[in-house]
Amino acid sequence: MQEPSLTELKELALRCARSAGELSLKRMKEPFQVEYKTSASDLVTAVDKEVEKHVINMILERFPDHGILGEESTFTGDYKQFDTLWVIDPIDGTTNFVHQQINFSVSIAVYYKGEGLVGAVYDPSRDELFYAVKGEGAYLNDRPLHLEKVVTLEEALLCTSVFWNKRAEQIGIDQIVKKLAGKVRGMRLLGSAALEMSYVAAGRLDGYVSMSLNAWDFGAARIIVEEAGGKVTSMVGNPLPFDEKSSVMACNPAFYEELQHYLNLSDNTEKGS
Ligand code: 2AM
Ligand code: CA
Ligand code: CA
Ligand code: CA
Repeated sequence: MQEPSLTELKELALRCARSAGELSLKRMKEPFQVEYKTSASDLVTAVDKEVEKHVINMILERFPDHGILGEESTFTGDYKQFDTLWVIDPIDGTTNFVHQQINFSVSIAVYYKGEGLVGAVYDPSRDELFYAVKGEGAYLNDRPLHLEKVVTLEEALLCTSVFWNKRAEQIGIDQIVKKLAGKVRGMRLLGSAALEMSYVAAGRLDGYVSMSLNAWDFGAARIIVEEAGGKVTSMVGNPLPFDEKSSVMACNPAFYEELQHYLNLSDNTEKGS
């Protein structure tokens, strides 16, 4: 079978992101079931599952030989068997979806043999679609995104998603955040990692840091940040994996090294959650 072109993959990824976002907005206006996944601060709704299934159906209808890695695990095959892998988070920021009804997104990425080809992050409540195709640049709706402004760490607005759990305390994340907060212009916590990283690409935030994210949280946005000219690695400077958890730092390249120095983490914190 002939490999699909980048244009075909991009068109489907963007169509899926918009369609998923519209479905979640529609369902948000009706009553929906909310469950605890692992605790009262880890929610999943019937909408997360329905939207994931909807996206999977759209992908498999067009490309039945592609694999899917989604947060809600509604794809029944073994995703590792496939060269072309779609990495999807149907609702990134489920807590915001339930409580705020804004600040959530759908994240859809396409990888070929582990290489990121297309990333799309859609915020349906603001109708903002962030996307990128490898080698072809990043966009917000139709506006090209370029991180041209040189920002110092002192001038930076940084964002983090911190889980204030035991593990975070053990490895001293509270100390790291405190140290950073004293250095930078400001810190923000928005609650959708995919959106927060996309905001770095758009220059609304200058950097994003997380101790531990899943592949579907950063799979699309890392391509968008890189294509906008940003730097994205794990906190210890490794390339991000495409199908595993990792810590993440995504930022304006001007202060990447200084930020890493400030984070000052050792290797054993790399995959902490
Ligand atoms: P979710 O809403 O898809 O679960 C919240 O600060 C951000 O972190 C969201 O992007 C959220 O994604 C993600 N998140 C929530 N729980 C997480 C966990 N246990 N590990 C990694 N990321 C998590
Ligand atoms: Ca979740
Ligand atoms: Ca997520
Ligand atoms: Ca999710």
